[in-house]
Amino acid sequence: MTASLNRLPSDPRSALLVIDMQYDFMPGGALAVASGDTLVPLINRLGAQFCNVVITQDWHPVDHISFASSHAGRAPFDSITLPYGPQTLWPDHCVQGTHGAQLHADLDVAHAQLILRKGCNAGIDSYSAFVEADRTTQTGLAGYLKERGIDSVFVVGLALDFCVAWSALDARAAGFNTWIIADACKAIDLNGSLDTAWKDLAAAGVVRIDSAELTA
Ligand code: VGL
Ligand code: ZN
Repeated sequence: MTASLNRLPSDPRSALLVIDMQYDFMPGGALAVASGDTLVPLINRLGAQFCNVVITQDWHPVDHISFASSHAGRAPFDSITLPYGPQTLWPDHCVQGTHGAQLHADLDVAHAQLILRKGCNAGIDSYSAFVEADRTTQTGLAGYLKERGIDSVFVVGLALDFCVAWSALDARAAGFNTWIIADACKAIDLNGSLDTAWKDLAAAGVVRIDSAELTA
């Protein structure tokens, strides 16, 4: 256990936040993250250590503003400016009700109490499980966790440099002790996004650990 780890996974005040382990982020998916599928057994083992588990699902309407297909003349991975700020454009992914939006079938955290869907507003993206990209609209997750007495969040899943990082930064901003279990995440790494994410996370006080440092 590292000196900074003041909450064990099994503590009722700890929660594991499993981000976007959906087919569209797996190899062969619409927005594939390399080796994303290899995380499933590790996340299953970690999940078994926690009494509190929350799973997120990126869950977009067909005409979502983050899709390049919603913007004439734009291609995936272009960046545009929206009223709420810069937005990377993505291939259509995690469309509500499609196979690509489903959680990986081998993800086995049956005791998870909450599956939180995000990115449901057609006009606002949400990498974060806590606050949408307008930086104002709340998903309600902070309130849910706080009302259950949870003060510490451990984040895993996809993608490290987007939804994992934004969720961890917002968890920290909402006052939670926040860790990223680095070997239980994989990154997209677009234009240096992974380096930027680690710098922002460190500056915000999010602690990077490896799964081997966790004991139940
Ligand atoms: C994600 C890009 C777009 C993610 C979701 O889960 O990291 N990335 N939508
Ligand atoms: Zn998305």
